[in-house]
Amino acid sequence: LKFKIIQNDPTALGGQAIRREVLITFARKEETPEATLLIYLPKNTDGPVPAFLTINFVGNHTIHPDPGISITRSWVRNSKDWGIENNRADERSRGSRRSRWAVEKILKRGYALATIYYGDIDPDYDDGFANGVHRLYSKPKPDEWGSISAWAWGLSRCLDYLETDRDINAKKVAVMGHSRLGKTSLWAGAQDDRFALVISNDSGCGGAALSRREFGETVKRINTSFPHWFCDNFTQYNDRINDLPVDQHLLIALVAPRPVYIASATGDPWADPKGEFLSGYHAGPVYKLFGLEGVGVDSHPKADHPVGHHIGYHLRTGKHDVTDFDWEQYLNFADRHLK
Ligand code: GTR
Repeated sequence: LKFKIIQNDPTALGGQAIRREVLITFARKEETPEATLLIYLPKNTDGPVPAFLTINFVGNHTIHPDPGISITRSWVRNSKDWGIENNRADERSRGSRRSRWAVEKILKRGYALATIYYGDIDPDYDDGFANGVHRLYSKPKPDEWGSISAWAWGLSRCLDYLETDRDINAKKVAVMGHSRLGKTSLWAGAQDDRFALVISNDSGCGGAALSRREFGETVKRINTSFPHWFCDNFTQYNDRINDLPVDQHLLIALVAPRPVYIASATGDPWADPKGEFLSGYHAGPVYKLFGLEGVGVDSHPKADHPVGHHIGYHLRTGKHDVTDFDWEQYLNFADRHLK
C-alpha cells in the first residue's frame, strides 16, 4: 500500500478550503489498481480537524463542480443523468452529484470531508472478481469478501492514510455512505473500530434493514440482482430467512459502544424505513451493556423528527437520496459525539 500526495491546493473553493488528493496504490504488481482519495480541509482551524470519510458512486469529481478535482479513470456506470458514456467519466459529469454532498456546510462546521470513488476499489458488476482489488488475491471462497466487503476494506485503507495526515484528527473520523454504500459504511464501521462514528444513509437490505421483515428488498432479491455484493454463503438463506443465524440489528450492535446513525426516507419503501429503525432499536440492549442509551424511543418516529442518543435515527420526507437535511443531522450528531 502506497500513498502519494498528488495535489495540495490551499486556494480551493474560492479560498475557503484546502483541496488535497492522495493517490493510493495497492500492489507490487505492474498493473496495480489505484484509487484517489479527495480531501477538503477547512482553513484557519485550530489543530487537526475531525472528518467525514465517505464513499461515492460516480467519481470524486461529481461531488462538486470544483475544476481541480481529478476525474476517475476507473469504470463508471453509464448514465444520461450524470453524463457518463462508454463506462468512462469526463468533464460532463463534473459536479453532477453535488446535491448529495454538502461540502461547504461540512467545512463551515469545522470538519474535513474525505471521499473515495467505489469503482476505484472494485467496479460494481459481477465479473467473477477478476477486477478491482480482488484481482490481487485468490478468488474469494464462499465465506470470503464480495464487493461490499472490498469497498469497506478500501475505506479502512483510506483511514490508514488519514492516520498519517497531520491536518486530520484520525481518532475522530466518521464513516458515511448511501444505499449500497451505506451497507458498506456499516460493514466498515463494524469491522474497523478505528472509525469513531458510523453513518448509514438509506442502506436498506443487507444494511440497516432487518432481513426477517422481508419488506421491500429481500435477501433473495438482493442476492439475485447483485450476486457480487455479499459472500456466496449468504445465498443459502434466500428461501429460509428465518434460519439465518443473524439479523441486521447485530450488525448495528457491532459498532457499539461507538455512536451510530441510521437514516431513512419516507419515499424509500424498498429500503424498509421501519426495518431500518427497528435494527437500531434492537441494537439498544448492547449499548445498554456499556451504560449507553440507544435510540431513546419505543416506536418509529414521525418524519423529520430526529431522535437518539448513541444510536441516532431519522426518517426524512422525500426519496431515496442524500440531502442537506440528512447532512445537518449527521453534523449535529457528530458535534455531540466527536467535539
Ligand atoms: C438498488 C438496490 C438497493 C440499494 C440501491 C442503491 O438497486 O436494490 O439494495 O443498494 O440499489 O445502492 O442505490
